[in-house]
Amino acid sequence: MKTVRLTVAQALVRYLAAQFVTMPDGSRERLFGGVWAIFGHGNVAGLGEALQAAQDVLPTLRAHNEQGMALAATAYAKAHFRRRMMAVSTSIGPGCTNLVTAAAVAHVNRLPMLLLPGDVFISRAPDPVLQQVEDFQDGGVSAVDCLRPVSRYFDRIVVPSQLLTALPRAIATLTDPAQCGPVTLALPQDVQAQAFDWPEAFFAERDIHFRQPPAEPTELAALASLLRQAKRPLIVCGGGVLYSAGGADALRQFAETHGIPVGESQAGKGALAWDHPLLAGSIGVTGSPAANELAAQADLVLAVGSRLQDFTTGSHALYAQATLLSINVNGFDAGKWGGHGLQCDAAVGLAALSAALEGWQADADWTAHSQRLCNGWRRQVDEIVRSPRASLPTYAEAIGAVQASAADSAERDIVVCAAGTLPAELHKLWRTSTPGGYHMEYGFSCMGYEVAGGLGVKMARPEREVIVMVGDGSYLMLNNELATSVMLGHKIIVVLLDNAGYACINRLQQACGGAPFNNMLVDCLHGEHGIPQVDFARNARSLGAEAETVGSVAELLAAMVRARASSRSYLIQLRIDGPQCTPEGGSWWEVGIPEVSEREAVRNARADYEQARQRQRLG
Ligand SMILES: Cc1ncc(C[n+]2csc(CCOP(=O)(O)OP(=O)(O)O)c2C)c(N)n1
Ligand SMILES: [Mg+2]
Repeated sequence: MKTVRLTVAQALVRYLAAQFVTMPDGSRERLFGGVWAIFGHGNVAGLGEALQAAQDVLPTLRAHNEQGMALAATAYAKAHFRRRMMAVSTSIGPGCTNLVTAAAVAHVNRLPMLLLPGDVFISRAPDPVLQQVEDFQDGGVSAVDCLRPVSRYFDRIVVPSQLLTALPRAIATLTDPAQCGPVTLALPQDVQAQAFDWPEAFFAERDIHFRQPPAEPTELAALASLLRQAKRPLIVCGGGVLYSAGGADALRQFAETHGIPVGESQAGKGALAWDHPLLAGSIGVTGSPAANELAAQADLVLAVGSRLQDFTTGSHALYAQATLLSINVNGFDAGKWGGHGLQCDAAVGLAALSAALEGWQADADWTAHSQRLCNGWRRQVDEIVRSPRASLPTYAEAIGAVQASAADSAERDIVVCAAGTLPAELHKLWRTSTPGGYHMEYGFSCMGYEVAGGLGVKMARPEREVIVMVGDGSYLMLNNELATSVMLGHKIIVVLLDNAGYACINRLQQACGGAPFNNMLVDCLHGEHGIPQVDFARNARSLGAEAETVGSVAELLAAMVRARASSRSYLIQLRIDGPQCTPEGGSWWEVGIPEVSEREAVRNARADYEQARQRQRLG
């Protein structure tokens, strides 16, 4: 057997660079678009040396915070519909623990990312090393173990030959439609540097095939039979539709052929163009009146590629009476909430189901009624984004201005967001004609995802305009990768809507009967200097971006035109109204309200809560 002598780190890098994928346009690309790295001890000597020698095939990128770079990697994979991904390398201590939040984001959202944290010496000779977490009971525990619960596959390479099995398993997990999620390969720093005679064949170029598992005939027949009995069916479109090759087209054909309206989850939005006659818009807690009315009336709900989380199902109270069918590539999801599962790829499953339903359509009255609601909601959105509702501009008006600032916004823009009030507003109001034009991280809803995520999206989609819409709270939590976007020349536009606090949680607090407390800056403990007037534009400029502050919706529109023309990352700051969000639509969300309280408002909220729980689907 022909062998080649390399260190563990050199072998790892060579193997990663040998994995290829075919993109939808037919081009052949490396599976890994690059490796984010912040060096420290535990990765600079071993993996750092190996990466430096491989810059032509696997570029190394430096960010400013490990969470930020892992969020960028997560967003990159999402923007590539899981077909391309990145690796992330850190030092052994805080560098690694900084990954946990981002790994959780990727885990919840089923997104691939390869984490390569350095780890303590296997020899234990220099223990305890700088940054080593010492466990009194277990000699094998290190800081890297904090990534176990948020990794779909975790391995620690304690002898070089383990890479021969660990790497294929890592790639299999990262590229499997059901198992997909973060993979961690812990790399003790002495092992990284060890040499080994590797079989040459291990590094042969490999073209990854993304499987699209077909439907099982018995399950298919059961779903077809249930659908044939339905009169008022509704489709819930989840993120799995976008991750399935051909999923968006299959969904459109299925809906049109059988006359079924579609409500979209946060992850599934964009599969159908905003002006499709059967698109009722967002569904669930942040849903449109059209989709939620249809959900309340439907006798059957067909969820496609959805995790059926509380926001999509109104905490399981929105279509609790309907028969639930679930097409999902993952058995864990397909069987949720008493649903009749069809465990297969979305595109393949929808095509097979459509064939099995030949000649069948939903009640013509239901389809016509649905289309009226869909149309009505589209007209309402036109109004909402143009109508002032407070003395300061509102979220809705800002969204309207961002989209109105380019004639081809629905085709060209990708909006990026994750937490705060904006996810609800964008879910209802953002218009996109292209899968991927709506990039919302609403599985973990991680504040701080926005700017770092926007960078990852731009790296995956350089030809699109990437617009990050973010609240003051999320921006202040993590904004430093704006400097990385400037350094790397990946331009993003950041539209920062400042209402001086955590407005969405302030609203939630009061809806739960609570007093406004510790959310808006004005309601927080503050000292003699009062509430800081944060100058976000200056902050952005200090990081190398262009920036301006605007005072009205008209000014925002004009600034957006300048931002679009800029080649450098660009932040626009606008003061908006805190309380005023879009009241149309929405449904109940379960939040634990105190059973006893001195506050009457809390006692009332508890009574409403107990009533609402009666409507929940059980198990
Ligand atoms: C890391 C993280 N911490 C806390 C939360 C809970 N949370 C969700 S939104 C939010 C406030 C967001 O404030 P901002 O970005 O200013 O949005 P807006 O005021 O427009 O609602 C908080 C604290 C979260 N989602 N993520
Ligand atoms: Mg805010």
